[in-house]
Amino acid sequence: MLHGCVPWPEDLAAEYRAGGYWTGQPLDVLLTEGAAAHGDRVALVAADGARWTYAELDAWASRLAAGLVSAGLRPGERVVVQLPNVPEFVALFFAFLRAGVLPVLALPAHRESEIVPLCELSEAVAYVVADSDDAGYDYRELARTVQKAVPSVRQVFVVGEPAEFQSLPSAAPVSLAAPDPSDVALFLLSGGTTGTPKLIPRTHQDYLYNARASASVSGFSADTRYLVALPAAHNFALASPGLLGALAAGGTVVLAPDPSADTAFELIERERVTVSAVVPPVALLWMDAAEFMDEDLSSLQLLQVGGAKFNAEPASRVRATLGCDLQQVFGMAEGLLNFTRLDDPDELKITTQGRPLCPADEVLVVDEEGDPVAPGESGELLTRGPYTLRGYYRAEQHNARSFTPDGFYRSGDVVRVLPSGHLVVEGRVKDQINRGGEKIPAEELENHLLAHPAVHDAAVVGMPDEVMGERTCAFLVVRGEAPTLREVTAFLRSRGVAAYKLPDRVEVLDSFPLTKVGKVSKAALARRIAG
Ligand code: OOB
Repeated sequence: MLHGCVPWPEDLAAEYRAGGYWTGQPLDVLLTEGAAAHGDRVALVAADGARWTYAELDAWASRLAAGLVSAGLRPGERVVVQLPNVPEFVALFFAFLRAGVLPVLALPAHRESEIVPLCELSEAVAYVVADSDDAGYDYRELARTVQKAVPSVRQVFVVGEPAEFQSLPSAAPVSLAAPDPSDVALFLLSGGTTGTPKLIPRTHQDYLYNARASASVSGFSADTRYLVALPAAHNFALASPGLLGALAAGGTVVLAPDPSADTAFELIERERVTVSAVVPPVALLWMDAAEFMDEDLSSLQLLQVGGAKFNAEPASRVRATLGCDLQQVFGMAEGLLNFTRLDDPDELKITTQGRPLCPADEVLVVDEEGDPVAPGESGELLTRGPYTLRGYYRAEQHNARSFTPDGFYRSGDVVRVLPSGHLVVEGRVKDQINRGGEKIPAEELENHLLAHPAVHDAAVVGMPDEVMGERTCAFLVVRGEAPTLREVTAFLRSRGVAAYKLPDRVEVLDSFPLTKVGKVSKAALARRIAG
């Protein structure tokens, strides 16, 4: 396995192969098999209506792969990819797999303060961006900053107007060596809890299982028309089952540039979309909008909701408002996926976050001492399995804390397991804010706040919010005059922090409440702001 990654131990690897979860195939078979079996079926539809058959997408990916090779990219090298939901994302994803080059999938919302450390950590040799987004943000400007800051980034490829950079490279297809299916295929970003980004290596065969098995429990078939409403670079929209799952099933992928009801409903009507995946605030938005918008949503059969807790009350209204079934998905880029099953009773679909995807997924619920709780009690979820990482990339010290000695990933989520095996997510022990599915590592934001000249100390906590689940509150102890929320957010923007990480509220205190051992009590701060 790539240096800096932690492989599965041989006994478990043998078990995963014997169980048929690992097939020894490269991830790219999703497309090559589809092109061979039903090349003339539509694989991909862009927002503007442009479409590609499986054969056309396959040929496009091969030309791009040859282009990457002729641009000097070598197997095992890393490239940070930051693209919105454009067709190039899909073609390029397969091109990277074929060329053996490892994409590091950043979110379009990321800015300098996220992209620079990512490029450094991965020693990226290239960076792929779009020219600009709908709001007019120019990613080439960001690319200039990144290239100056990170010398390993030799090349920048731009989808759209390249300015001084290069367009996506394309060349006549060449034959390329097949990658080792047990090695890394791509890197996903962790939601994170610390001050620095964490990269999640996903291997060919683990991610192939992830996509195929997810597609199967979600009932995906050749008739599936999947709307990519969340960023395609996120595990939920990419492979849980996401666009890769839709392709695995021989279905059609429809790309939405944004998840607004205006955009999504128009595409659902136009393309007769059957399924989509959203975070809870988007589900709420769609449910409200369906009441007054005229688009025909009758093709929609299933709405998958995950990324943050979807409460029972709105969950119980999905069928009445949107006319489709609900599937709750509790997943993580690190691996473990839980789904409510399509044939579960309504009670479980509405009140639980599903049960593990794979029979070989091991789930432990432990107390603060790390001892298993009594059945049905709540505690921290630890997990191990055929598609759950064994270690973050190049993060030895962090790994020692994030994994138990026998390789269980400490999810930081507090859950309770029902007799049926379904999980109910009750909270978390990790120092992270989940703002409507977008993850904010508290320590990272606190470090930025501490750089402000008027900030003496900073502690970031979540505050309950009806729509977002939680919003972000920054508690500050200041020297001199306290900065306003506007000043704080302007300061963070100037440091290149992604917009979703900006605090919603600033509270100034004389000092922070402390725990018995003298640490800042975030629990006390959270109680205070909730009140
Ligand atoms: C998904 O992945 P990430 O990596 O952005 O975030 C993972 C974390 C989980 O550890 C948990 O804290 C939270 O997001 N989460 C949920 C949840 N789904 C995720 N919390 C409560 N209820 C849920 N349904 O968010 C993700 C990846 C693949 C599929 C779906 C979601």
